[in-house]
Amino acid sequence: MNINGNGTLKLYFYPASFYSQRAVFTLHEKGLSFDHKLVSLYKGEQYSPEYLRLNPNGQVPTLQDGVKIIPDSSAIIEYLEDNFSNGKYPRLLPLDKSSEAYCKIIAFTEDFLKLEIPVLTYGTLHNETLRQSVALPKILVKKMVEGTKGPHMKALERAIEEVPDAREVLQRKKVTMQAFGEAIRDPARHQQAIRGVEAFLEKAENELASHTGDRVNWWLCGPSFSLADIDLCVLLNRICMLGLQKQLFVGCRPHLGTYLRRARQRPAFQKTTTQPLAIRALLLAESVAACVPLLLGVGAVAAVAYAIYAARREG
Ligand SMILES: N[C@@H](CCC(=O)N[C@@H](CS)C(=O)NCC(=O)O)C(=O)O
Repeated sequence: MNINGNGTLKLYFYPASFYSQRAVFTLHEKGLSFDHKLVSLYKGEQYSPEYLRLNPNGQVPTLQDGVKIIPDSSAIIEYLEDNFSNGKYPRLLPLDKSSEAYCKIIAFTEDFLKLEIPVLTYGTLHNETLRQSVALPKILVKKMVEGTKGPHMKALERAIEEVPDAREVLQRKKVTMQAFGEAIRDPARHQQAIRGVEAFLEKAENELASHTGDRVNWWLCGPSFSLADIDLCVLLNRICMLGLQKQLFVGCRPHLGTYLRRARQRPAFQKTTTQPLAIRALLLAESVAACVPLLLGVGAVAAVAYAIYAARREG
């Protein structure tokens, strides 16, 4: 139990969402138990009036701690660090602001937050060649790409009409979304996002390469696993999901490869990237639902073809 809440943490999230994974990873690293509520971005649930009351931006993640609502992954991480860092829950950012580890973590976090991960992700999904290597079910990739062609914007516009309290924020979001729609179709913007990630990885690679002697077992910024490690793990995991690992670190940045193999042993990494059964069942149901129009379409074509064939035989 902490001072703000009633002892029950609840995370509103989507498992494949990059920023949700930062929050989930932090909760697991701290060994906190929490309830979760899946907000399906592909059904537009982030724009339901109930969810917009919690997070007027219509984005995941959002943390609820009793009566306290915390939207935004960085705010959630800060809240967890402030309220759950004692003997029982590990501290992920040193208290000593003048320490080498603290300064390095803050510098990495600032660089991390400048990365254009949504452009990296959706730019890759929109590229017909790169899309082939994405480690996600094809049907889900198709749904993600199609979502950016209209349905997402329509859901946002409906919410602007139907949820007056969130109208102002969502109107601003609409402008950002329009610019985002253009960016993910522009190969130059995609390249720019990739270059940003490369520069970040190069810094991390150099930092890891400098860990020699009594620092050889260090994590990114010091002897303990920190918030900077959570961000690096989520980023490397995203790169692998997008099939960009050979281009970005495997072979060319060897310390990052070794780092990832070690980080993958952490229970929090595994729990973040391997979803519990209940969530996998929901995602499967969502993918099957996405197939239904396709199955109906194939069924209808087959029925028409059979009718023509049968009519010809009879005639
Ligand atoms: N600054 C926010 C960004 C959150 C964000 O971009 N979430 C994405 C998923 S990774 C989202 O909810 N997208 C759906 C939408 O904007 O409609 C944070 O750190 O939580």
